[in-house]
Amino acid sequence: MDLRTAQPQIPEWRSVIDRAETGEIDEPIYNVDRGDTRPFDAIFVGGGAGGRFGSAYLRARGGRQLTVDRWPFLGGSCPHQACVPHHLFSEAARELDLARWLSGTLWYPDFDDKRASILEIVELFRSGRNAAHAFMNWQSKEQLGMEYILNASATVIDEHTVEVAGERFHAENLVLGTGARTLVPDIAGIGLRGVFDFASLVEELDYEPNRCVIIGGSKVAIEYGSFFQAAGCPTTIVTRSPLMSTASLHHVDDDLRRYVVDGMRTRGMTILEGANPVEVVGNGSVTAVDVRLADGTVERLPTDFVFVGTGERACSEPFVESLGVTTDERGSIVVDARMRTSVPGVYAIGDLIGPPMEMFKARKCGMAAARNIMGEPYEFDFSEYPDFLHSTYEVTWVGLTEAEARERHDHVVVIQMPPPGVQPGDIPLPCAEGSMLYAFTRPELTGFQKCVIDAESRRIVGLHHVGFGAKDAFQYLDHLLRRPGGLPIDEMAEMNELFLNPEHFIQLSRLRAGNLVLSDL
Ligand code: COM
Repeated sequence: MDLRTAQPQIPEWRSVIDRAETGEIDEPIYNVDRGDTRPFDAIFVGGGAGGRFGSAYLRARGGRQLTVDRWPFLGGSCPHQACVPHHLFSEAARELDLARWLSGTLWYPDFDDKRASILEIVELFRSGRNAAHAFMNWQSKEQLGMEYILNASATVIDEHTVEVAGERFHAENLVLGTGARTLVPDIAGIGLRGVFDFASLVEELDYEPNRCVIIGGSKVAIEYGSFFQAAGCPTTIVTRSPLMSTASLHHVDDDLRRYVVDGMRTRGMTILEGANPVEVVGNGSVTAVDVRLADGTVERLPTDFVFVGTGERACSEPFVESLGVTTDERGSIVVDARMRTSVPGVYAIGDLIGPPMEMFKARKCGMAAARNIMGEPYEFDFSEYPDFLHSTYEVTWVGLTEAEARERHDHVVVIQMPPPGVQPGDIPLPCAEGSMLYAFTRPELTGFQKCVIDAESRRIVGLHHVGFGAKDAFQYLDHLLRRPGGLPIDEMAEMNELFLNPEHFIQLSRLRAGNLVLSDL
């Protein structure tokens, strides 16, 4: 199917994607300008966030790219199986949580567990996701001028050659961006029906789970587990390391962690730390998980729904075989700060180069590769970044924890809500955007926040927030913190807040900024 000269509008793209997914369209979808005789500067293998943003950037710089994806759409796993459904489920978890706490008060009806269906939300996502895919195909073609081939696998022949449906395409450079997949633990019974990961959940769930066991303690485990629990499916997390303490999450403040994990338990989740799954039990379908607990005893946890949240591994094998690119001990492709692999002319981006497997990194890796390919020496250092996860809250952090700051600086002060020693139930703080209903009904549920300051330089070195509405601000706060001069408390006090805005720390900073010698608040 050649759509180069057609100008499909978004509804038509949606129909093409729908038909490709049912198999009605089983051929490649071409959007390649055959009349353009310029060579390709790069072929992007994989059109996910990294490939799409890299392609757009390279194109914007006047280069010529070709992007190939096996799916009939661009955008990759984010809008199809990963970030977008996760955000939908997390928003549902937050709504469900509020409806439970306020059940039978104000305008809230008595909460009915049976009305909250995991399957229904999964189906809502499944039936709606192609709208976003259609937009990305349209935008990439009509607005960004990209060339691409969809619904077809790319086979890398050598560092300049890619084969798609029997046709060979050549380029100066290759950019590999085929992502990662769940690292499925090697446990007996893991293949039984009723065992899911984030991808198979949205593709295959066809029944309403009654009880859930999550294997692993990753971000995904916390996020999906909080949703399952909020939807009325009693959930147990089985994790070796304490939640939010694994090496894959850096800068997690102890107080923030405690508020999040205690909050999950308060909402009824069972969290078994120091525990290892021994076997997924069942006959065709899962019926239980046997778990070795921290004390060495084995307990059988009955369940009809197992969710694997043990983290992900890069899909690097084809490129090791075809190109011999160097990988690390976890199978991630090794790149330098310019995204160059061990093979000249071959770049790798996104989840394929390992953690953090986050959107900002994928897109900026793509951009970094494109800039270098177009002749601009450009380095991307993602060793520091703002981070977040969802429980029923939005949990956001950037910079140093209080403990890390105390190791590095002699005089650290902390601005914290609720302040140390104050019972969360005694004050409706932090009453930020999105927690006002809690502030007036259940003050202990309004969240937690901490601002860590090096008192000598007066610079803010860490910000930590559990609540709502802070995530957007943290994107900018991260940038301000990493500027050469950093973000002094005095500059924070100069900002113009649009509300109380405790989630942005402005007014709390102003309460202290007048002090020549800073102290805790
Ligand atoms: C995000 C997909 S949903 S992309 O980064 O816009 O390609």
